[in-house]
Amino acid sequence: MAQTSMDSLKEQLRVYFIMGSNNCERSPLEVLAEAIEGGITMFQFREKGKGALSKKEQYALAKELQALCRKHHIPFIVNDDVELALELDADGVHIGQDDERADVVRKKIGNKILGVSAHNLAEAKRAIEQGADYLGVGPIFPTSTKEDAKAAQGTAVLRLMREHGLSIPIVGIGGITANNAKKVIAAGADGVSVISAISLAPSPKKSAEWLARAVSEALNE
Ligand code: TZP
Ligand code: MG
Repeated sequence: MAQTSMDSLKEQLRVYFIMGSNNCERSPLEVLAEAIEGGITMFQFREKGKGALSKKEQYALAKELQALCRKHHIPFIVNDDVELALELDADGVHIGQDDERADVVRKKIGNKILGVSAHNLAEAKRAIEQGADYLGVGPIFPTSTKEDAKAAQGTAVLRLMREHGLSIPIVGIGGITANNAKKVIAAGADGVSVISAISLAPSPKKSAEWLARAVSEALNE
């Protein structure tokens, strides 16, 4: 990826909100609208786990959320489902280590954004070789949002990736809140990705604002 697009992707990853209907206690559309007002910079539609919607309902919800993102120029990324991403003409796809290989997905999506979850240096290097545009690294802190999450590994893994010269855009994930976001950036991440810190917050707007402030302060420190 060219340096300029890498730099702009790093900016878009500063406050990366991830959500599916089962991460919310009220209307996902309302939650996303408030999160956007608060300053999120990227959105991922992740409809999975207990209580996830059927395919048809998923498509309808994704369409609505995407329209809102488009209106506000927020990149709209689809988790796992490459076909859904293509059908919606989403801005990108995020895949995990158990999904299709990144190079196969890259061929299918052309120059759309490709995010890959990586838990260690070897997975990170392989994802880069296979064409990832950014990495999601974690869980950094303990999380109860993802049922099959691996053990939290702290911020050291981010430092290690940067020490090994990885310059790809990276977001930390897992248990991140406005109170610990600075540690994630200080360790080398370009942004933070969160589910519950925004989706379950009494005010998604305030929570997004606090996260955005913490990230921008940490980037300037
Ligand atoms: N991948 C690793 S941890 C996690 C995912 C999808 C869940 C993050 O959710 P939360 O609520 O921000 O801890
Ligand atoms: Mg996955």
